[in-house]
Amino acid sequence: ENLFSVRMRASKNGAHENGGKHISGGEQISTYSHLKHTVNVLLDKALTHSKGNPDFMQIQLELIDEPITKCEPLHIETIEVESVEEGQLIARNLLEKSGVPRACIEKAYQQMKECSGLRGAILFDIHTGERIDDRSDKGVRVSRMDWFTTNYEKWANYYKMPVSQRVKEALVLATKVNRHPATVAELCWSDDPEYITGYVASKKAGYQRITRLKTYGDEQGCRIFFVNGLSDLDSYIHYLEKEPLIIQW
Ligand code: PML
Repeated sequence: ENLFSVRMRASKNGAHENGGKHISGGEQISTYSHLKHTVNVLLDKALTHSKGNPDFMQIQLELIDEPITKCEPLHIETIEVESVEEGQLIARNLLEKSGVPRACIEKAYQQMKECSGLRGAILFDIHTGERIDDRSDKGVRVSRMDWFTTNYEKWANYYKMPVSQRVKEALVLATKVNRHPATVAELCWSDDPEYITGYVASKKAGYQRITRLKTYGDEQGCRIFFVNGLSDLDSYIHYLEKEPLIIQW
């Protein structure tokens, strides 16, 4: 059966490329017969975002004509913390245990302050501690991945996780990113001011949710991929943006 990649992006004060503020983005893979439902889910996501009402939105669909990889999700755990400081300390330790040198972690945190309002992810080389993607304020947007609802819900019940579109999307993304041999680890928290749980993910650590990585009201999100031994930046970005992946548990 034909599968389609369906993507949504929404912003305020015009399109992103005209300086608009990022409100929401989303991505699903859908069969033809399910397209109406899929578009509705993405539309709903954009219209109910706590960063405000968008005045620009695009929903785009594309037939996937490459073979689709299937794989299991990363192992998931949740670490409850009392404060942002404790959460951030744990995040740094997990990154270090995953193989990111301390100096690189510190450099990434410094650079992060200059990267507010980014839609996608930034790529960091663990040896130089320098940002290596060439996407300036746009970042790299991981795409063409999904996890079908019934299979996801079975997994969520088994692990006693809340059934949440947000957790599902983040785990799918982290699984895709960290599956690549050049990825050492990922650090992420939401730009949604009402959502403060973030995570560190890596092959070694799995998907480690940390319940506080920022304070309520903070609109600054973060998504960093730490990479090692990347011989070809373009093919890495091609993997993230174009190669289709479906999670199956
Ligand atoms: C996002 O919504 O932008 C990222 C969410 C990351 C954390 C999801 C989770 O609770 O595991």
